[in-house]
Amino acid sequence: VNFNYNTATDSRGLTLYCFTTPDGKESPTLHLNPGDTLVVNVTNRLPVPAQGSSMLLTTNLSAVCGDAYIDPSSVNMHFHGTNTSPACHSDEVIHTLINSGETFSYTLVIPPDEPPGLYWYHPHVHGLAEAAVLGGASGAIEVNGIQNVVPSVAGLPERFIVIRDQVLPDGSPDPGGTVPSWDLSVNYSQILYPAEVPPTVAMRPGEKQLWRVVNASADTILQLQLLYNNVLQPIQVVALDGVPVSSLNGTSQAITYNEGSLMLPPAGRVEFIITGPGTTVNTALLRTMTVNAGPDGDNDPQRNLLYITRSATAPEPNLTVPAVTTAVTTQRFSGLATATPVTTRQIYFSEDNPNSQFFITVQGATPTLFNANLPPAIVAKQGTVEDWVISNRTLENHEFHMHQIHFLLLERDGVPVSPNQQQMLDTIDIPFWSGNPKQAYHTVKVRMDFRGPDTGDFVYHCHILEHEDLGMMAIIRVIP
Ligand SMILES: [Cu+2]
Repeated sequence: VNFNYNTATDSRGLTLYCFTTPDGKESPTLHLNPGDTLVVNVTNRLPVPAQGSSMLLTTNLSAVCGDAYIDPSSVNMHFHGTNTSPACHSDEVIHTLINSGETFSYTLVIPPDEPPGLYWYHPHVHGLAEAAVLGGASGAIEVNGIQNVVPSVAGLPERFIVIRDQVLPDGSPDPGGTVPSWDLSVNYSQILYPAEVPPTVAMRPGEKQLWRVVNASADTILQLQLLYNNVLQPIQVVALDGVPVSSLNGTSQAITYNEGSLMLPPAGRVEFIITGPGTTVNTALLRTMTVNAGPDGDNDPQRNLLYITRSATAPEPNLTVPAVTTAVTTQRFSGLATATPVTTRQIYFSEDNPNSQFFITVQGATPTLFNANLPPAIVAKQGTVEDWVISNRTLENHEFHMHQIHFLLLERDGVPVSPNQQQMLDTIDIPFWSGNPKQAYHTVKVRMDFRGPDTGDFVYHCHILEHEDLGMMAIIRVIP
């Protein structure tokens, strides 16, 4: 696929960014098979930045990937959630820079055992990521074959739903109450404060569809609910963060479960079976509930995301999940729950809030703002698994994201999670600290799987991209 990276200013003065194809598709969904090689040629069509705005990214010239200098036009691509190589020209984000006028080629090898499900792509230049993603430069990636692990979705019409956030225009009231920190959009259909009119989708009465939802927000935490006649409907979860749920049970078959309300952090994905409104339903909608992100956090109020209307002649989605084809024989991450970790690491989020400094630190080390010259904060060995306990010492939520591998959620606040919550994820919310010294920090315990083929340097960070841009990221090195 050939992508141009473009910018524009909309009628309200907001700066937009987009990956477009030569025939004009905006951030199209990419459909890949396990084992495929994806070649993406990215040409940066942003205007040449002002002279004097560029600086050398790193003093380690052997690490240069693409351009050596970072400037306001710099972009790169992260293939979020894919279990792919962190090498240059693959899913490398620490040093990869594509500047105005330059073309750079990615060759991403999707492993044959990549879990079938929903992934996404977005720019990941440290310091510029939030603006690019708020501007809209993100798209979905499907790794085909979910029906082979979740046979109940075979033959279902499917919809890809990309939820993004964006800046409110100048002159908007300060966030608080019903005023959001960010506006939302669904498949680029804007839900603008204060009217916040969501788009509408029609379904045939009682029809089942597979909805594949990515929270491609830079900063906004979602809490999804489905309501018919103001009554919560079960969301039948089939996959989280690209991995069919509870599928690492030896049978390679997922065990779906129902949620009434589902938190989807920035970068999170949920795939679920929706049963369309029946003939007695007058109002049907997908919404996000208010998320309390803490006293220092953004304001993420309740908003309707999608109205669902019922029509016997509703047009079907363009895509249908294929019939079951091949039995899955090898699964990434199998045996992780019973593997013995070689170490348990303690990691924490902290802030110097008045100075807008954000940190992620291994306990005992000195909090350090991210830069591309940093040595790895963690060195792990290929072939091992490790347990990480991640805590939040701040007055706002953070969203821990691991590049290159997924992790298994084991515990929250020291207590084992329920079997339904014990899933493979690549991004997880850790709630804010109350500020009361008598109350403990919230924690999660996750199991990292370094048994895969990928070695080298990559990152972990908070996926509220404002925090990542302001320093809340660090490097891990996996050595052979
Ligand atoms: Cu954060």
